[in-house]
Amino acid sequence: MIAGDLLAALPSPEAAISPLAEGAALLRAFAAEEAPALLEALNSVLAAAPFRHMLTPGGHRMSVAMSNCGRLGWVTDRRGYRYDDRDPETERPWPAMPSLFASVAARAAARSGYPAFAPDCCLINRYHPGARMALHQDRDERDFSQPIVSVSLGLPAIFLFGGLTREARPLRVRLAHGDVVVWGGRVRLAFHGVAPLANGLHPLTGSARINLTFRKAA
Ligand code: MD3
Ligand code: FE
Repeated sequence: MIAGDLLAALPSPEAAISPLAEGAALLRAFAAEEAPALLEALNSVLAAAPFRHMLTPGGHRMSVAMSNCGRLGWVTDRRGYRYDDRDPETERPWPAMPSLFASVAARAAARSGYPAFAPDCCLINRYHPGARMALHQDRDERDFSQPIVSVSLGLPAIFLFGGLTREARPLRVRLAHGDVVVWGGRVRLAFHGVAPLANGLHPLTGSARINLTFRKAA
């Protein structure tokens, strides 16, 4: 059972890398030093592809604002979830993935046992206080043997880490500024979500949490 593995291996405060479960690793503060440069590169991406609140297929406006960079972008609207090589707002290709983004993601993956991770998509999620993400699986990608790398910036969040069925009670893991998680192996298809963001102010992001989610979609 995945949740049991996670509990058994919860990070000790001094551990820089801790195995969360088979195939997954939590790299505390891995991107903390690069965070200012990541946020600066992010601003250029957002100038070309601003944050927007997408609609779910059921017609609900997501509380998380999103954008993308890289060859493909994850989008949702009334027609469904999919990857698209163009921003539906501008009908232009998504901004290129900044080289620092690709390098942080590849270094984190390599450290976690995935030496050749070459993401073609970076989904950018912005949470303000109250924003949340309901439990879901990431299954719009072609090859589930490819990991997902997530970089947390700004305000902390409680990440909900569930099992392989929706019924399993999720564990709560606090993700803070600079934390990087590599999700592969058995947990690649685990249900997961984010609890409503608490109020706060972060020196680099103000009242926001930013999550960069790197995937190889095609
Ligand atoms: C665990 N985003 O965009 S990233 C998403 O913090 C998403 O914004 C969350 O879930 C966020 O789809 C979490 C961490 C993450 C991503 C993919 C996973 C955790 C995962 C896939 C399997 C298990
Ligand atoms: Fe997800």
